[in-house]
Amino acid sequence: MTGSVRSTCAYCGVGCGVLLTPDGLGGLEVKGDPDHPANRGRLCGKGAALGETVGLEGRLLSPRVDGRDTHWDSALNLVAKRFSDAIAMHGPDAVAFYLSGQMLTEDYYVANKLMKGFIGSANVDTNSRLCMASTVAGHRRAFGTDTVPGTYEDLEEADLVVLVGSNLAWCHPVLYQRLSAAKVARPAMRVVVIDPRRTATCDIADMHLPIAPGADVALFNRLFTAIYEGGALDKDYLAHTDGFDAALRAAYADKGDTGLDAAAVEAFCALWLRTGKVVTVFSQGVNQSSSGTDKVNAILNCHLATGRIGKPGMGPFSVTGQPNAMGGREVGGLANMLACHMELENAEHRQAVRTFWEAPTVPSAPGLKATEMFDAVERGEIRALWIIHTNPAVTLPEADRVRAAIAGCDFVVVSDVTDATDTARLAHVLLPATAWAEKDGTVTNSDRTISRQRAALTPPGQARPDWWHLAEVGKRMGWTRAFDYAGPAEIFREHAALSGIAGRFGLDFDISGLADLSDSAYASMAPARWPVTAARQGGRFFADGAFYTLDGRARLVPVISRAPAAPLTDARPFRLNTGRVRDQWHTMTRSGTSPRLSRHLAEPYLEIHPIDATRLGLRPAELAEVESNAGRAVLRALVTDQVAPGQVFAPMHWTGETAPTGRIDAVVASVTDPVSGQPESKAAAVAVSRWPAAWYGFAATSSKPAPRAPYWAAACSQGGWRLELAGTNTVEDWQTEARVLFGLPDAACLDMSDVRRGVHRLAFLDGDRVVAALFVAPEPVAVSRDWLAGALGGESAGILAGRPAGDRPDPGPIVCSCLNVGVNTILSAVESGTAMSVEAVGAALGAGTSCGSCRPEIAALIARVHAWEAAE
Ligand SMILES: Nc1nc2c(c(=O)[nH]1)N[C@H]1C(S)=C(S)[C@@H](COP(=O)(O)OP(=O)(O)OC[C@H]3O[C@@H](n4cnc5c(=O)[nH]c(N)nc54)[C@H](O)[C@@H]3O)O[C@H]1N2
Ligand SMILES: Nc1nc2c(c(=O)[nH]1)N[C@H]1C(S)=C(S)[C@@H](COP(=O)(O)OP(=O)(O)OC[C@H]3O[C@@H](n4cnc5c(=O)[nH]c(N)nc54)[C@H](O)[C@@H]3O)O[C@H]1N2
Ligand code: SF4
Ligand SMILES: [Mo]
Repeated sequence: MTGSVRSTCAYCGVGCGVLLTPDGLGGLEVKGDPDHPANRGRLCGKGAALGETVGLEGRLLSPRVDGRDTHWDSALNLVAKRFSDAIAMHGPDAVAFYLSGQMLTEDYYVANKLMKGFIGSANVDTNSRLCMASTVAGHRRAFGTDTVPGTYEDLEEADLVVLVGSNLAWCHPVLYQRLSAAKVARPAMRVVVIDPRRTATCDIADMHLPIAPGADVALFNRLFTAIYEGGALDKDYLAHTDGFDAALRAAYADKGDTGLDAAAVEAFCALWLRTGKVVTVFSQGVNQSSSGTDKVNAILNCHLATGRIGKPGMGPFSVTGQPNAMGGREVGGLANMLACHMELENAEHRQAVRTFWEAPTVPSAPGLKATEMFDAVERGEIRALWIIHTNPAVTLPEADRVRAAIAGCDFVVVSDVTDATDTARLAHVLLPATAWAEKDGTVTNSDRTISRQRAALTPPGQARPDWWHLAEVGKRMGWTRAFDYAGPAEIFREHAALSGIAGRFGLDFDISGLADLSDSAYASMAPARWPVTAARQGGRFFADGAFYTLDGRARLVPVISRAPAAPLTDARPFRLNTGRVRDQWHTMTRSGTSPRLSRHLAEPYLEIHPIDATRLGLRPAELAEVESNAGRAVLRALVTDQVAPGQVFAPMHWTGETAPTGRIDAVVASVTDPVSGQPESKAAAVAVSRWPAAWYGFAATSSKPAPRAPYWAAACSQGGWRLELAGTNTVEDWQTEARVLFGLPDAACLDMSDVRRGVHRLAFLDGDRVVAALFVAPEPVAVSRDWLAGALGGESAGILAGRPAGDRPDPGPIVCSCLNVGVNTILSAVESGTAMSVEAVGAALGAGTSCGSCRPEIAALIARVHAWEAAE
């Protein structure tokens, strides 16, 4: 294709290839790359909407010191000086970097080299500690190295795919589409979902096991004993392992309660035993747990004992979350790793890396892991902190405490693409980074495929790539030669050459075959799965029984289940589970700028079971307060039996910028897995109560609102913002309040208020065009939100009805973001019999035919109509 640039999606670890075509006006057309092995042209809703997120609104365009724009030289000199001073006065461990699995490999490599090789501290950790640390630790315990043995094709070739703590349909949508397509092609294939919640992923499941939170070790120990009793052991393969007897004893000793029907557990075990080709996919339901590493090993034990690993259609498969979570592990971004899977504690590895880097020193002990790092910041032990490409004031547990700790730190540098984040607002120095579509480098996806990210747009203002920020500071700290890079190709070659040393130590991560790439070969590099050496490229690991432990044998690890760390009490009787929604990415700084993506779930919410809601006197769409000993949050109640009684679920995406009381990590306690240091983000003990709202409001406005209500949540919409509001005190004069909210002191106002009923409807006009509207009521406001947001800029007639006139149907909340099809439109097509299947809905309405991410929701709507009909 001419004029288009091949790159990789900015979001999840599936690592889809994209074709970017600039429109010459700063915009970008985004298509799936038909030649990329991860997606073969497919994209999910987030990938397809990437073009909507490249605008310059909200971008940080210049370095900023103490709130004032400045030039690069002065900002970089200041950073170098403050880091050097802190090190001179308090030693190298008084400084720290907090990084991200979204940085490119080249950025990451430079950061790790600067901290571990030159500053001489291992205080460099990453948000992968909140994400993949338990998998890394589990892999290393079992295999001797952090290796994902399989490939994406294994999910398609398996006869049984078990998804443990993974909402693949929403979080790895294109991989989910590949799995669904494989199941359609081969209906005998079975899918099992192990998740306390019924998620969209259950749509293709033959079996859903709603496991008790945290009980995965108990379930996989039960499977392990069943494997033994059922004669499914692979004795030849076991000869390549150690620890079977101890693991079996532990499995029998485990009396943990899975919370599941005995019959369902037996059926699951029987299915696993009789199906040779099994892939077990696992994700945050496994990792983000105080027993996360043990959960990983409980799964690996079953695959090792049966020899079902590293062969087509077989193996444990950890799906990575961030686009370069895998690359970060490769460069040694974690505080307890060195580089290229080499180990800090290993003197030979240290010496080799030091010689290669020509570095003054390499620390021998691990640095501070994420939560420990921010504890040290809180105690004042970290004097200078550099945060790159992550938003810890929102996403670390006990986020309010973390935010206060950062605010209290002597010197904080933040590299970001925007200044409008909870973390960036606390920085002394803000460094403007080039964004996804403006930068060059590589990322590694979940199945070890290294892909190029390529710039398609010119960096705006003074934005520069993250590697450049780091290298410039390294040079200014006195290490000119070590950080004198011409560009990412040179950094990549150095990284690839270092991996050759790892390879000579017999380690898995060896891409030395790419160490001599010329600049132009790097420019045109095609996706490649590691390892890449003269002898080998890609493929699977461990079918041959050769592992990376000292004796070359794998370890089965004895594990016994433990309940989540925080006990449930009468005061805090609910388990708080947290996670993701389909169309938003983490703290929404990028996905939140797409009106299309913002329509799906526009407000922070709490899923709660109808029995619990009734008991608490909490009606649908009222506000719920969630509280723990760490903090509190206020969220919209979404009453649903998708969560079990006694459990609640909240998404992680909302921030001080979008919904200040929706920051769910304010409530999550900072307890970590003892081996990996990964926080337990999915099992806090909380109290839930009805938030005593005196009024509820909804607003749509074409300019940015300035809310001051105790509860608010804002989302962007086509041509403006939409806003949910609520308060506990009565407001005397709504028109004045609305003028402040909208920043419209003088605009003409249509006011239809019924003061006695507490119902207010206000519209503000510019000429005869509506520029803002506010609806207030003593109960949750029932207006058509999408219609109102779309009515901005239009004529005022009928606006205060809050919904379309009778002759125009209300599409309802949007289900298919790509084609803008609402829930009511789909329901009426199904109810009228026009469309009775997902395919038929697609044919009739287009819904679900573009990226396909909403197909599980369409299926659920169809099932709902069938259930109503059956009940009639
Ligand atoms: N749309 C979207 N996609 C994303 C992201 C995003 O922000 N938005 N982020 C990316 C990132 S960085 C990551 S790490 C991945 C995460 O991808 P996933 O891990 O699939 O996502 P989560 O929603 O965090 O959690 C998965 C499931 O774990 C379940 N769970 C909770 N506790 C337990 C338990 O004790 N046992 C079991 N078996 N399950 C449990 C939850 O109910 C939840 O459905 O997603 C990636 N993809
Ligand atoms: N309760 C709870 N908490 C969780 C989780 C959970 O499931 N539940 N999940 C955890 C997991 S798995 C993860 S991965 C984390 C994710 O959490 P974070 O990494 O903290 O969240 P992001 O919003 O991805 O932050 C990325 C930041 O980088 C900025 N940025 C974007 N592009 C660039 C760039 O090119 N350069 C630079 N320098 N900056 C850029 C963005 O504007 C944004 O501020 O959250 C964790 N926290
Ligand atoms: S599945 Fe979606 S978000 Fe993930 S890489 Fe592919 S297009 Fe991007
Ligand atoms: Mo993650």
